[in-house]
Amino acid sequence: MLHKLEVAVSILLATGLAVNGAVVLNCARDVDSANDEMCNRPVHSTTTPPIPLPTSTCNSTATPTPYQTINFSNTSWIWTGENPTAGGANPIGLRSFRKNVSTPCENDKCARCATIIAAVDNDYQLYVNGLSVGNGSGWDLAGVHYVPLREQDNVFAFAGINVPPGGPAGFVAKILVHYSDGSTDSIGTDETWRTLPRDTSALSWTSPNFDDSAWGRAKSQGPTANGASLWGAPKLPPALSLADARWIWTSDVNVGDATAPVGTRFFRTTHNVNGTKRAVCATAVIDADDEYTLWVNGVIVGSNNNFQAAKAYHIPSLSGQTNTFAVNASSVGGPAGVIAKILLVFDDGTTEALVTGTGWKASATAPVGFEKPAFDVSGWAAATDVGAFGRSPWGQLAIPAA
Ligand SMILES: *[C@@H]1O[C@H](CO)[C@@H](O)[C@H](O)[C@H]1NC(C)=O
Ligand SMILES: *[C@@H]1O[C@H](CO)[C@@H](O)[C@H](O)[C@H]1NC(C)=O
Ligand SMILES: *[C@@H]1O[C@H](CO)[C@@H](O)[C@H](O)[C@H]1NC(C)=O
Ligand SMILES: *[C@@H]1O[C@H](CO)[C@@H](O)[C@H](O)[C@H]1NC(C)=O
Ligand SMILES: *[C@@H]1O[C@H](CO)[C@@H](O)[C@H](O)[C@H]1NC(C)=O
Ligand SMILES: *[C@@H]1O[C@H](CO)[C@@H](O)[C@H](O)[C@H]1NC(C)=O
Ligand SMILES: *[C@@H]1O[C@H](CO)[C@@H](O)[C@H](O)[C@H]1NC(C)=O
Ligand SMILES: [Ca+2]
Repeated sequence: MLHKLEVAVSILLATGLAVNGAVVLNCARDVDSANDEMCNRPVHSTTTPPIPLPTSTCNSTATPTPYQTINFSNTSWIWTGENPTAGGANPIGLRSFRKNVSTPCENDKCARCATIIAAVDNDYQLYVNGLSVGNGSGWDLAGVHYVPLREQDNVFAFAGINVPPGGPAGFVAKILVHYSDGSTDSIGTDETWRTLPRDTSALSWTSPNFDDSAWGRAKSQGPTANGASLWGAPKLPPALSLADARWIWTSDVNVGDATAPVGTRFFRTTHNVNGTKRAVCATAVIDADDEYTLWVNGVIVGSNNNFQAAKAYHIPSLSGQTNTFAVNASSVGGPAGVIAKILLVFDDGTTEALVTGTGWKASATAPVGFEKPAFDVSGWAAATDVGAFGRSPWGQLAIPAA
């Protein structure tokens, strides 16, 4: 576990001198942005160096589960209270909102990842433990973000930006914390969130070590539920869009009308981490005509046999460096295809989408155990591209909401 104090001490050792317990920085020579505030240099929040996640000490036992949808129940639109009238006009500019969520880490239960939905009048930037993990705009349609967590004590920071001509300003979010044992907690925006009635972009306020104890509390602009606020409840986006995924099958498919011989086919892809980051968790959306089973690293994620409705899954535990996804799918006649998107979340706050396409391997036959990471697919062909998401006969599938 990385303790707050250890981080502070290592920054001081690297860049400053301690004299009688006081820290003296050589600001003329120091170019480390971590000391900008102490050196009275203007800083922007996005220059704060992220605090890396500690190596996991938790014994993860959770297996993949169907996607747990979230919604804006039990949340309020919040802002700074500069205008005491809920939903009233507010100054143009950036305002900061912080929430320190105390998540337990004991036995097999430690925080791993979170799903966050958010909406704003007008723009937001989302930071988790100092990492920039997503941005969004607008109050009609929420954004959804999949983010890595520290095992304990996670700090969520949102910049809300009221853009010209100003007018009303509000921000709403729901955070679903996924623990390593498969349990969840949800946290919504309310008057416990910290804020200041002014622009804080000159402070390193997105850092988890920033002390917000002198900040005030957010003011409710009205509950999100039915018509009780100016904005109401934002619409929920799909868990993941399939727009950039391709329908695939084996080479015996007729691409023109997507028909293929009756039978079971096998598909695989392996993702290797590029660099020093580690994969933490993933969200998957998949559909097949007519039937499929999806595995991650040899463990079943889920199965379905309704091609008109894609399904979403939460994969709470990935291996850090290499992850293998395998699918068997069978056609009982007529068109045949598999389409999927898997969004991997890394410990540095970045994400990467794996989508079905010719980068996947395909085979008409496979031995028992083809889904295991150790199985060698070097003899398999590239999957055949059957066309873009949206093509006939499938069109726009029903995709579960975030
Ligand atoms: C919204 O989520 C809550 C749990 O947070 C759940 O009880 C409720 O049924 C959900 N509402 C809808 C409309 O799905
Ligand atoms: C609503 O949220 C508050 C604090 O965020 C929490 O204490 C309470 O249990 C929640 N109520 C429901 C019904 O989820
Ligand atoms: C995980 O399991 C090991 C061995 O059983 C144990 O020593 C360790 O304390 C466990 N980790 C946590 C966070 O409980
Ligand atoms: C969000 O916006 C900020 C400010 O423009 C930018 O620095 C940051 O990289 C963006 N983050 C993401 C995850 O797109
Ligand atoms: C967050 O809360 C935990 C436990 O309540 C506390 O130990 C920690 O110092 C807090 N962190 C911040 C940045 O306020
Ligand atoms: C790996 O990352 C580097 C730096 O971000 C990038 O230039 C390179 O294209 C990446 N390689 C692959 C295979 O994604
Ligand atoms: C995929 O394999 C599983 C496990 O062997 C099996 O139960 C299932 O019927 C197969 N699904 C298809 C679509 O062939
Ligand atoms: Ca506005």
